[in-house]
Amino acid sequence: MKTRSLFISFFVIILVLIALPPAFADSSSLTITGDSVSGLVFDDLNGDGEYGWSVAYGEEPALSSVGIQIYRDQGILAQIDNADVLVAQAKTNEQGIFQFKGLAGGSYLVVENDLTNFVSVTANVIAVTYIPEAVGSTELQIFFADRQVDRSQLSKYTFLPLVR
Ligand SMILES: [Ca+2]
Ligand SMILES: [Ca+2]
Repeated sequence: MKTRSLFISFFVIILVLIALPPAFADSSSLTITGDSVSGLVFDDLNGDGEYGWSVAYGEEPALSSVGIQIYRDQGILAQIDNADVLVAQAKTNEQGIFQFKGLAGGSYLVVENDLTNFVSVTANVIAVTYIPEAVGSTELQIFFADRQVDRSQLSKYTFLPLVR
């Protein structure tokens, strides 16, 4: 009898887990309003996925010359597939920043190519719904966090999140 109720409890928990939407479903999907789609690629020293600052290390370093592509998202949305059309490509500048201007409104995928010796902390593909507006945004919208493969772990340092 006890085994049976345990089994039922287990079954109910599994059902609830299946029914719950994954909490991260929307984390790599953004709506961007402004005159461009822009972002930053940075070396995520403490590997927490957040662009941060610490007393010991200052701001987490920007990564320049990182290849970024923007695709018109067609076919299966929020996923790279054969129906997607490459619209433009760029490399991050000295400040680790990339920017795409002159886009029509719609659904896009922004794709980052990790530098050699770096691994991704956050996803390399970001789904963007772009709404064009004449006024530019002063804020960076997309953050790609990467981390050097062979760097010693710095997670013991707390980095305060920076948003700019
Ligand atoms: Ca960080
Ligand atoms: Ca990456």
